[in-house]
Amino acid sequence: MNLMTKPNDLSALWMPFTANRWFKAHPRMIVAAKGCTYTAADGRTLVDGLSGLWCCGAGHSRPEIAAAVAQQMTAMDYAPGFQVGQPLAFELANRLAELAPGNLDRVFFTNSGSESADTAIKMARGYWRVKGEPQRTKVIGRSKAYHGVNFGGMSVGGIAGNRKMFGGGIDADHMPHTLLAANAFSKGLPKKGAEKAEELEDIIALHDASTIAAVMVEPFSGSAGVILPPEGYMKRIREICDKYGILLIFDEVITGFGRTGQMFGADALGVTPDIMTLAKMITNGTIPMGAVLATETIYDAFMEAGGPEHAVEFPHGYTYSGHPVACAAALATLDVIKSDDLVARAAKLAPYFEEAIHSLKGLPHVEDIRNFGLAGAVQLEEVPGLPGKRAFDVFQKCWDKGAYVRCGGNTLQFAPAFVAETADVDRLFGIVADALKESV
Ligand code: PXG
Repeated sequence: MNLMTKPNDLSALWMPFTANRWFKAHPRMIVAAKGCTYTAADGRTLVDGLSGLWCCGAGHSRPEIAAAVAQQMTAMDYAPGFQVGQPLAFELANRLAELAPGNLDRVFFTNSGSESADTAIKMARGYWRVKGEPQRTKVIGRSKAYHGVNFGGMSVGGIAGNRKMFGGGIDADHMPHTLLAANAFSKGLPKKGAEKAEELEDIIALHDASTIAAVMVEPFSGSAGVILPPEGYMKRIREICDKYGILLIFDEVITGFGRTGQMFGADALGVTPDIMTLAKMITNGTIPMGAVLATETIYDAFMEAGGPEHAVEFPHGYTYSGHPVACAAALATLDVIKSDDLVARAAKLAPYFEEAIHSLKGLPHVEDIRNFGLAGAVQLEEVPGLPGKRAFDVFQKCWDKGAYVRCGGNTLQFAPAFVAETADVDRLFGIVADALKESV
């Protein structure tokens, strides 16, 4: 290794989900983060319009979380999680089980949303095997869904660009998404389209329920540009799953811990899944961590079929499952969520955010605006033949003007921190409006 590597040498790093060639020609470098703002390498302050990548709702660089992490690093940096335990993982599991809706009382730790998605899929498939129905392997997802990048989540996910390069995945099929032109510029949950849930019946008829392990959905699709479930849609999905004995998995990697104005998307929609995946905000983005919550019934099925007592009932787990430092960060995050009443704060700011994002209606190329809780997206007309180009250009303009926003496909996405003030929201959408006015 050349120890003289200059900090401005950008060649070695292969960046994730990044236009590497553009970035290396036009670097956008962040060097510090506090509250709702980032500091760029050129010294400018940028308003953070996406809580990092949907993960820092409590605001950046919280001293309470930093202190808990520092303390844990020197008390016990690592402990194995296979056949050996450490108290923080048990404490955190209990705290999550208490917070979660319904009977989601059994908690398995991972290190990311992608690992949570694949763990949930393996749990569902394993469940049917231990129940004596091993042919139930198929997972039904939705078009435009995002469940991370590992093979299970990629296959159940419905974003063509994330799938086409990588060959065959796991056994999955897809329901249609719920993005309907008839709902353009709806505020909150759209009114039309609950009947889209009936298409699950057609897919079940096609494959036969006896081959289907689970249906997996995001309460709302974040990455695809805040695609919301029409009113009544998710309740109908739950009913259809129950009718055929199919497990329902909610991917709450984005919606968990307050983004909707309720603790979980399940609470906001009034629908409880059998398995729930979490990540991101579980540690306020500070330390990689994810979790999968399952019902006691699912856990008990593995225990009952587990064979002799020394046998491992679920042959799955990661070196860093329940890592003590991640647990310390998560426990401190849950404390902050509680002490700062962050979920209520998100709910209180949501109407202001709604008005602010919808004020962009009528600006050049804006063809839809969607919002729910503190999540929102602006959909732009596609430049013919160049999908994603217009949103990317607006994203770059926002960066130049002092706002970090996210572009994905033809949408711009917004997810302010729950601790944002109305002035932060004004600054964010003021910059976005200026960028849109200049967009060609
Ligand atoms: N499930 C959902 C619903 C997600 O949104 C993942 C799984 C994967 O999580 P990990 O931790 O493996 O990245 C996600 C991730 C965006 C954006 O632009 C969204 C995510 C990640 C990066 C960008 O909306 N979500």
